[in-house]
Amino acid sequence: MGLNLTQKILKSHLVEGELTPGAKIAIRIDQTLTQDATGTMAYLQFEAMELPRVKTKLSVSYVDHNTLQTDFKNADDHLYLQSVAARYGIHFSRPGNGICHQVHLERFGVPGQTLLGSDSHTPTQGGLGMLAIGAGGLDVAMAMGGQPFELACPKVTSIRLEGKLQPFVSAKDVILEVLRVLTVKGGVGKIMEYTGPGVKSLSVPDRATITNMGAELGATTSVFPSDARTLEFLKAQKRQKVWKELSADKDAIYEEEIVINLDKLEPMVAQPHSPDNVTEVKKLKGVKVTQVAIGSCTNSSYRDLMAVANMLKGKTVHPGLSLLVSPGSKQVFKMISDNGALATLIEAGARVLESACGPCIGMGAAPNSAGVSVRTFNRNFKGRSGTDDAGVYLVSPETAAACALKGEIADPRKSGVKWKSFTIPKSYEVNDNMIVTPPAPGKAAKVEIIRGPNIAPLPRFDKLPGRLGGRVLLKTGDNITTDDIMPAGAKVLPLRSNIPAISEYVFEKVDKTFPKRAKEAGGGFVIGGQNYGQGSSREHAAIAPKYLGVKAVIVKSFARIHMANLINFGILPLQFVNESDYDKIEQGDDLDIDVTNLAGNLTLVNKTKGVEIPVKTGMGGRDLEVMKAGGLLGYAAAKAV
Ligand code: MIC
Ligand code: SF4
Repeated sequence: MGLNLTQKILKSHLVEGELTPGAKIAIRIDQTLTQDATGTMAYLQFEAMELPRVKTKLSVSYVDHNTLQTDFKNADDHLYLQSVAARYGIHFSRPGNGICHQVHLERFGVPGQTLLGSDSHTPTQGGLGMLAIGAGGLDVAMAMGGQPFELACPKVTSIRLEGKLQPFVSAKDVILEVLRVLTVKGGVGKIMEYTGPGVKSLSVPDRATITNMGAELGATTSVFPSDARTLEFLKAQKRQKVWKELSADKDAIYEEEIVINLDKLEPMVAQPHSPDNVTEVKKLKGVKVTQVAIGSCTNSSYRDLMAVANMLKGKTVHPGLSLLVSPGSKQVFKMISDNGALATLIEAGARVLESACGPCIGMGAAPNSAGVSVRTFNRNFKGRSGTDDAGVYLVSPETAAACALKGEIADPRKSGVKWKSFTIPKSYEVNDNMIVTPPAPGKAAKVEIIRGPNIAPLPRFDKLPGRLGGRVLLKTGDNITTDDIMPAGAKVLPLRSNIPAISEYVFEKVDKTFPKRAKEAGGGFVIGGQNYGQGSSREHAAIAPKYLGVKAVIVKSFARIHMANLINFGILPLQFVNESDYDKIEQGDDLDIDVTNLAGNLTLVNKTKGVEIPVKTGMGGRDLEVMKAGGLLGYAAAKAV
């Protein structure tokens, strides 16, 4: 029986377990990446392991999220990250060099290797045929220390692409269509493998847009084959040496298949407030727009900005809106400035921002009250833009440009602009002067780590007791995001390296009184619906609730990375055996549960209602031990003794 590409890469990295969907496996990690907002915690954890140097083939630390320096905090973090990188053998991508996923694609991704990144959009590198997975910072720290990464062996879905995209329809429309079909929980426990004759019509930047936003499906990752188009991209990046051909066997088996006909695909849009609330752009024609933002790790490549510049050439953006553009990397920025496209954008009225995440994570450029913001980004969760009542629509760069000209949601095919197809440049401009290479071991050992006052020590947590009891502090519905649990944005993000400070913002958007109530009650429980914890990989959504005393989270189902983060920090993740039992618990109820045996079903007692509810941990293997030790740090420390 033939193997699909996912199985081939997993097999060549398998350290433990068997490739049976659902079974626990452990894989060897070749590369890691971190970004500043999750990196500080990851490196504090790596430091706690007391190893002299990272054990990966390559580890890169990026600064792209916290670049709005309104006081000393972010700048302190940057210095800490730069010094810690030099100390432990990690490449450091300086602020201004670009968004981690875009830069990694250009300069570091390697077909067939594995990458673990402390950011949920790490799967972007799947566009290069890499198996790239998002995880919490602690898992990434462990991987830097040479530990294999444990995960449930995913099912593999084939997304078969037929035909070829039509003018003004682009890669973003493909992934929006996949989201329309599968929804934000349709990818949980799965890897999306792109197959079929349509694959070769997509360049690496196109593929990276698709694998990037595959994160919104809840998928473990997404992957494209490595073929002639991959070689074309790597050659242009002067990295053809790392290329190798990779594809599924002809008789490969997939657990599921979805067919997308690229010829028939239309410009698509995700409406507020979920990336799967997708419809055709033409259906929203005429909706007034007050802001257009082009950028983010999904759509800020050279290809994307050239498409936008082509549409805006000689024109002026509509007076009713503001157009923001953030190029994905220094390479993109420099190339559009050399070839005049930047001047075209400025002429047309674009407000050009630095190469960073920026508005995507609420770092400036918040829309007006009840504004309509059309963005080329990947997430439109309520409030993420920084304006709670704004409506954010997610579209392709072509649709964004059409909206910017028209002042309303507009179909790019009707923009009157002549279509210009894109070909990868023969050579991208390569200058890695903003990537600091770490010194050799001897010199590195002498590097002093710089810790400003924003770097707070890691909190330590106790072992899991035999019994958990307390009040239900909060009951939430389905699809709660990590932005709901631990908001980002310009005010909160600078506190990422200070758990006591950031814990004051837990559930801020859902119930502002949560931190105070949690502390007064001496901790307690949180109840959730389906897909609890979707979105970001931020482990702060586990550490900060843990710091406030949250003991267990009881839900219908979890998003993968968040569940792993809960375990890593000793919050017990529990799932209802019968989903309808969700209705038997209300906020304020008193619960009690014996947790001496975590395998199999457990009995949760709702003392207020006088009912017993069967729940399960859904954990196996090492996770059970980690949980008992009160988290991964405690577990690792106990093992080291
Ligand atoms: C995001 O897009 O939500 C982030 C900010 O990049 C996060 C990481 C974080 O919260 O630091 C992610 O996607 O993992
Ligand atoms: Fe940055 Fe936005 Fe991408 Fe997250 S989704 S890495 S915030 S650009």
